[in-house]
Amino acid sequence: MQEEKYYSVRMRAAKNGSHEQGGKHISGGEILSTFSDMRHAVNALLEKGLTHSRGKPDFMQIQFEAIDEPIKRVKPLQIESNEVESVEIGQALSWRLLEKAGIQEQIIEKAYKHMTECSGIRGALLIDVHSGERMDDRKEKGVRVSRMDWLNTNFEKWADYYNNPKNLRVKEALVLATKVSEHPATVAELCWSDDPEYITGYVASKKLGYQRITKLKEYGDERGCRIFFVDCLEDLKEYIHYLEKETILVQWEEEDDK
Ligand code: PML
Ligand code: MG
Ligand code: MG
Ligand code: MG
Repeated sequence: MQEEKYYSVRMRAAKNGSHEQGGKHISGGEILSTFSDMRHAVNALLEKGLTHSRGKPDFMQIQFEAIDEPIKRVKPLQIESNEVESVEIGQALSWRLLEKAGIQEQIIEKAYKHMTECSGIRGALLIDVHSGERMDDRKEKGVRVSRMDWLNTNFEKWADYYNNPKNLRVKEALVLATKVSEHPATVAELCWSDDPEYITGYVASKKLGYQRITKLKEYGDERGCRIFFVDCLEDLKEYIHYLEKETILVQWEEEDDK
């Protein structure tokens, strides 16, 4: 059977000029769309970029391109929510989870330092699990994971089955975490939002699943974080190519989780 053609649709928005001109990152988004759904996809991204609590953009770019390579279907990571009472407890839990994923304490400590030095980065930092050093050379851009999505009908079926909220932010983050953890070189991911009004973050890995932590930063803080702890990188270029260019569609079937 011939598969329907998909397009990668992406948006980025900034304030005080484009990202290249040193503007402040406001919002970004990724959708896989068919040609006939393109208007809907572009409108959804436009709406996202226009209404972000990081501010009103004066630069936005929305683009689409056809995907010619095969699309890989991947099951979503198992999701779990950890309610915590304070940021300190949340941060401590994120450390414990990262250690459980196999990362040494001094490496986590180093990663946290990189992150505070690099706040304002819009993509992810790639950290070597052996040295704790940053591996990518993308400076303030970081690595932006692209070409991934989860068709809404399937996402809603999953959300209904587990009684999970049909929250777009959770969906987008879970899609990204699922793609990232699918690569064998990823040991774990640590993330919290750069949205000042959103303080839930997560630690994710193939082994741990998607572990939400309800407080990882203080309200009002615009510093976000996305770190990929990476092992066995014989080929950093191949890894970055996977993150940026290979296409993943998250897909869930009830039988998968029985
Ligand atoms: C983001 O805002 O881009 C990251 C959100 C991470 C947490 C999403 C969740 O609540 O699970
Ligand atoms: Mg964001
Ligand atoms: Mg979609
Ligand atoms: Mg590969």
